Amino acid sequence: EKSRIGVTGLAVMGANLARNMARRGFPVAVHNRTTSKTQEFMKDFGDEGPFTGSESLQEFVDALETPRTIVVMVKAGPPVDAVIDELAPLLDKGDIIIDAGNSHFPDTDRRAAYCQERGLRFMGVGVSGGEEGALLGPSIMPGGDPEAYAEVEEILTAIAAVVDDTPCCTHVGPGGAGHYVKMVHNGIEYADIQLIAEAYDLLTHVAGLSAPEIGKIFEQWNTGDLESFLIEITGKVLAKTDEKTGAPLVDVIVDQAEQKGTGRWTAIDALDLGVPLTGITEAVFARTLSSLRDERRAASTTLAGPTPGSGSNRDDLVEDIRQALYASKVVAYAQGFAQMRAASQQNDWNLDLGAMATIWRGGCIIRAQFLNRIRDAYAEHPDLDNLLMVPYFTQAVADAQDAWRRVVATATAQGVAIPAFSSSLSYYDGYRRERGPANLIQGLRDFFGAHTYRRTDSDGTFHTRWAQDGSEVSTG
Ligand code: NBP
Repeated sequence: EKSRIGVTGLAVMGANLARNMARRGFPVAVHNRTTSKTQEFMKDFGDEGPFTGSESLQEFVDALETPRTIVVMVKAGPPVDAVIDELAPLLDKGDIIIDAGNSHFPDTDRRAAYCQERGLRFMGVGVSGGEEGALLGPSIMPGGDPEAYAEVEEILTAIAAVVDDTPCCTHVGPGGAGHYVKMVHNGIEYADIQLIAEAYDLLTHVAGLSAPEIGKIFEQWNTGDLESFLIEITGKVLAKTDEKTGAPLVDVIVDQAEQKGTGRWTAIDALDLGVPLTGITEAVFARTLSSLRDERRAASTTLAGPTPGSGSNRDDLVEDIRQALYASKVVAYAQGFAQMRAASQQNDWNLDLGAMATIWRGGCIIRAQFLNRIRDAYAEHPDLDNLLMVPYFTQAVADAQDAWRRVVATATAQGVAIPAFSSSLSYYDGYRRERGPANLIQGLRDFFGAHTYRRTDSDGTFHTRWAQDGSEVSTG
């Protein structure tokens, strides 16, 4: 009997996706470039479900029902192209290749065109949830040909996480739309994590609390508005004692954050689109700054900081930080969703932003109660420019803003870096200003570069002859 679907690439993600599919009863053919990995997989998991292990790509392709559906779960980048190149000659017209790795969306557009030229159908599918998600139910963001999606929908929705009877999987849009949305998801994850790290830093250095004490605070926070996977695991990570030293584990972990690139892609794309995406971008820069460990060490004994002030009431401070975290998180999501909206308009993707919030409620790393609110916001206002403008979030930020401002002021006075907290607040203050200071920027640009400006009281563009007689001329 032939297999319904194939998975090539049996590192942790591919292996777990294949096991997830088999558990739901779909016969799965499995393959890996290094054959010993396939053998190991069959030895360890072969009796979990209907698997066929294949040692060559030809064997793998022959094991599949036609039209074939093949999930490629290899390292993002050139390996995906290598696998497509090897597979294409072995496949028939109409076969579907699904790239379920973290590919960069322009690559997905390129690969979709390449496959189309060869009569193959290609889907770029974002999968979030790490190894556990892949095994037990990830959030799935499929992009590409809707007809191809219709053929694999049964499998993808069956293996996805489920929240309130709704699978965390929906067709996102054509071409690279699925990988785009996965990219922004990861960017938002960067912002969420950075905000948590800043809260931890303040609780440590301003409130003077220990890691296990802060862990308890996060556990508490996870019962309110902030309830989410990341807040929950922060409590667990902070509570963990190092087996070797007996100290809190976080206290012996090196303070250099690594990154695989999806946050950087999100920030670069925001710059290209012209969307202010300060929360995610600051989060990427904060990781980059953390990696300058030797420079920071030298600077720590050279560059002056403020004289430590007297702390405020600790309980008040903890509550202020909670509110600042929430308000900053609202801004980070507002920015990420505004970015998806801009990309959707630019690429004619017709993204349903409420549906994106819906499929992120389970399985993925940023799963949170909060996403229900975002789903509701788009249900009521599908054309919303900015999430801050729906009454629920307008009010949430209004309620939190005093605390948020106190936290930013305290952190600044005490010399604790809070790039995501403070840039989110600056974004908020910039966004809610009817008239900002860019009039002066335009005046300066006109002075040094004759770049012209527009006037508030008449149409057209103008230039002042700064270096001549100072008179104004109309330029168009
Ligand atoms: P890796 O990203 O570590 O990739 C390892 C797999 O790629 C192995 O199966 C390896 O085969 C295969 N491979 C490579 Br490398 N070069 C190849 C080539 N030229 N031809 C064929 N196969 C090749 O695996 P992963 O951590 O399971 O992640 C898979 C994808 O899922 C990535 O895109 C990742 O970003 C994404 N993702 C990962 C997570 C996570 O939590 N890890 C979460 C969400 C998404 P070999 O055994 O022969 O070397």
